[in-house]
Amino acid sequence: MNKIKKYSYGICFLISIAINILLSIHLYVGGGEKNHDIISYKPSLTWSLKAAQEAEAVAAITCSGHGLAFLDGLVSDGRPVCECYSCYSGPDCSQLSPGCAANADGGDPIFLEPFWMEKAADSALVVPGWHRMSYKYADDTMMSTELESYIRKLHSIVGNAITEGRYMVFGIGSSQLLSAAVYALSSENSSSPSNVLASIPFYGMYKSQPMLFNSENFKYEGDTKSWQSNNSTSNMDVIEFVTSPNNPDGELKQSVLGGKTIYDHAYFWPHFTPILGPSDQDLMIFTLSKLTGHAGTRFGWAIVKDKDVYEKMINYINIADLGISKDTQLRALKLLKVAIEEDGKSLFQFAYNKMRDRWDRLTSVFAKSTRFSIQKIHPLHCKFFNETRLPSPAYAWVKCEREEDEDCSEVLEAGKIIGRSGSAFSANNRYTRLSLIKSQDDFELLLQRLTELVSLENGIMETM
Ligand SMILES: Cc1ncc(COP(=O)(O)O)c(C=O)c1O
Ligand SMILES: *[C@@H]1O[C@H](CO)[C@@H](O)[C@H](O)[C@H]1NC(C)=O
Ligand SMILES: *[C@@H]1O[C@H](CO)[C@@H](O)[C@H](O)[C@H]1NC(C)=O
Ligand SMILES: *[C@@H]1O[C@H](CO)[C@@H](O)[C@H](O)[C@H]1NC(C)=O
Ligand SMILES: CC(=O)N[C@H]1CO[C@H](CO)[C@@H](O)[C@@H]1O
Repeated sequence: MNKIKKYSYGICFLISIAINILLSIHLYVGGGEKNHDIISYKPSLTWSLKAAQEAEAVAAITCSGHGLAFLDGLVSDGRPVCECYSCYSGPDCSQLSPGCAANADGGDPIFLEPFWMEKAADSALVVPGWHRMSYKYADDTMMSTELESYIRKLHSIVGNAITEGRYMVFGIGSSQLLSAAVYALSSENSSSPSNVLASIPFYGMYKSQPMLFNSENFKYEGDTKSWQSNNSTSNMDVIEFVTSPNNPDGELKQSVLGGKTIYDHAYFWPHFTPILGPSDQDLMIFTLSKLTGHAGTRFGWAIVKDKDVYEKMINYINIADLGISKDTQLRALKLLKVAIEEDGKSLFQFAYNKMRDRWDRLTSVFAKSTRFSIQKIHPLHCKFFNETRLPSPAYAWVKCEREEDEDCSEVLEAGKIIGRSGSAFSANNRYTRLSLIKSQDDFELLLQRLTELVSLENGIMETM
């Protein structure tokens, strides 16, 4: 018996050597083509041709550089129509409406659109009609293992988060994960609900979600500072949102209360801030929206230390939505493959340069003003670029300095600039947020309107 075993081991060993030799010969003699590239053994295309032609035909529709046509957009005379950026109109988006207000509200990350046009071939997808019709993957989960491993790879390249030994949860954007996290961290005792807090100025969703859900287990309790001063002695159950970098002001925030925390790292990418080192928090949330700019794809992920918290979050996602879209995960995977090309240098260099350029130009406009100011930014050492760099936040947090300019949004609106009022961030209306991540057209118009507003201010001062 033993002898037979030994012989069969020996035979297996020999066969395996023979296979290895054959494969190596194939590899070296097979020569020219790289063997890892399955695509290089091209079968002739059949059913995907029509879709590819359709996709390229709609992409070829010209909208004067001031808009785009989409396959799922409105159709006129059998042809998809141009969807124009704000202030442009006409069938080919060539007409700029004079006196149009610059819209700097919202957080649409269209600044990355040109990057994806450059990467058209690498980022396009073909989705067959029978692609993943099941609720689940083959391993019985709702999450793509391949996508998860790409996310871990991305974090290790960028150096912005520790993922080793951590759990991961996918969500419909990071928005869904924000509420999943609150649910998972909250008290299970409704007679002492958890207190949900954030530091002013903060992203409005931290307040609007708990208020909408109106749970017995958690309550929105407002600002950390006033909470601290009113509850200094009691050691209460708190869930603190820490946004780093912060929306709206770009600050790299840290926990104030030292209780349970949800670190919202939506903007923790080299586009917006020097990467000082990897975040090592218990619960960190990221989103594709501000990383690759695909807000419409609705994909976010949480990195979670604690198993119990992780399981509760998964439970939330599964009961609320039976998991997240498989189409979304396919798209996210394709995009992340491009994001990690050249060790991330391609995407992050593009994104940083674009934001840097916008900040340089914005700063020089505000430097001429005494009526308006923006947040101060200071250089820090970025471990990703291995260089000391200025942050280039996604938003300008504008303050109206004149005593009488109590409603800053109103003042800006009179100058044909639309921003988001301080009150949307539980802050004073003397502040307004201006988005710097929209399309180039939006940014150019914003800069033009700001320049006009500031020169008016100087003009008046000169005549006085
Ligand atoms: C700080 C912050 N967190 C989360 C989100 C939500 O993004 P999404 O649901 O697209 O991931 C945003 C969107 O602007 C944000 O600014
Ligand atoms: C729930 O909270 C109340 C009030 O803080 C406390 O008296 C009670 O013992 C708690 N119940 C449990 C099961 O922890
Ligand atoms: C909390 O304290 C602040 C002062 O620090 C006070 O203005 C506010 O009214 C207090 N809020 C409550 C609900 O007691
Ligand atoms: C970072 O930059 C410094 C100075 O330019 C250089 O000496 C160092 O080798 C660089 N480190 C890495 C990891 O590239
Ligand atoms: C127990 C207690 O004093 N809780 C208070 C903490 O502070 C907030 C306001 O900041 C109050 O609403 C709570 O009642």
